[in-house]
Amino acid sequence: MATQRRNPLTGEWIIVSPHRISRPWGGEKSSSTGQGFTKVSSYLSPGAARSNGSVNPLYTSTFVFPNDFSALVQATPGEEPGTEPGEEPGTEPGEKASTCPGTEPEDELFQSEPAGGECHVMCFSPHSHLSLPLMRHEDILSVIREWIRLSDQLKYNLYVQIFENKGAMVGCSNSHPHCQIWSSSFLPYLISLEDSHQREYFSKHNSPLLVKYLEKEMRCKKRVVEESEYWVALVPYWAKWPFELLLLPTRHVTKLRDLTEEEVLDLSSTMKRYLTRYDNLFECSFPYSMGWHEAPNTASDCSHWQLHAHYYPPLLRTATVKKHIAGYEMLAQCQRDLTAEDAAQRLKDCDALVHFTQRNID
Ligand code: H2U
Ligand code: ZN
Repeated sequence: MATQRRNPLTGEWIIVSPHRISRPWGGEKSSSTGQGFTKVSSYLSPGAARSNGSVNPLYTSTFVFPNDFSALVQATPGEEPGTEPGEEPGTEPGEKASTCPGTEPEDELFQSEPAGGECHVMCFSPHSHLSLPLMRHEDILSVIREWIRLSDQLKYNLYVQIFENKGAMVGCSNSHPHCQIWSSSFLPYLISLEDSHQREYFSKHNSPLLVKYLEKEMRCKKRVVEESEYWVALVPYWAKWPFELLLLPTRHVTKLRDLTEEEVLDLSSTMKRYLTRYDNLFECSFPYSMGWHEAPNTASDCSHWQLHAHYYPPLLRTATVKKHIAGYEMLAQCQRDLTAEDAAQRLKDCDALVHFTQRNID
């Protein structure tokens, strides 16, 4: 089964799932910035045979299936974390347990935990060429309703992470528009960080951190890119990626399933607008990794948590020049040149209604 190992220098936990290495790769294969994908893209189309032989139905809307190469798998009773059949925990095949560090369960430098859970893939629509900003409102709405349904259905897991890798540049392995849903029996590392910071703020100020943050941002709006009655998309003050966005509801909501019908409808048109701006910025299908951050499914009170989504796009100056998190940033601390305020202005200057590919179409 999958395990997670702790880095004792930083406290960070890393999921180790070696069985994923054999998944099909149609994404980027070199350091080039090409947007091309190979023909494994067809694995996700209606009626296509996937890499494990299952045949997709002739779906006409969204289509969800269990990931054939799930990084997270439910624990089998009696199984030790990181153990292959016939092996002792923590040993390389053929290595004697007594010589291998990490075989004593109590060793604080070699901590591991099971990484239980399940992974799903959701195709957005039957159309391989339509990314979210090019889809019709009602089809974007189907994707949102499916996010809500899955988050609710998988709530027996401690945390449900919905995310989309868009574009080969961010490691997307397949060009058919899709997202993934990984639900885990543990609280992922970044979620536990956000959880404790929101808890700390709430106990000090008696108001959720991101609710208060939005209230303050709305006083001057210089980082606000898209605004509707129910949603705001802004470049956060602390943004790391050049054109990073934070999407927030205008009222306090902890989970996707608590959104009202008006909020859901409005989300589909708001999303279409800021995603059209993204594509128009460099006149390309703007790559990003995005994900929803809902409150964890803990028994304890989650009033401190505000529902939000992060968009992390890697592009810096043009459709081919990306920001690399490397060097000082990889070893010491992140740095940015373009200010969050300038990035917001540049996105605001882009057309939110007409996609660059449809400019001259009557
Ligand atoms: P990414 O493009 O974000 O890598 O997601 C594609 C996922 O689809 C990936 O996790 C899964 C991969 O394991 N997949 C299948 O489950 N079956 C297939 O036949 C192709 C890809
Ligand atoms: Zn977050």
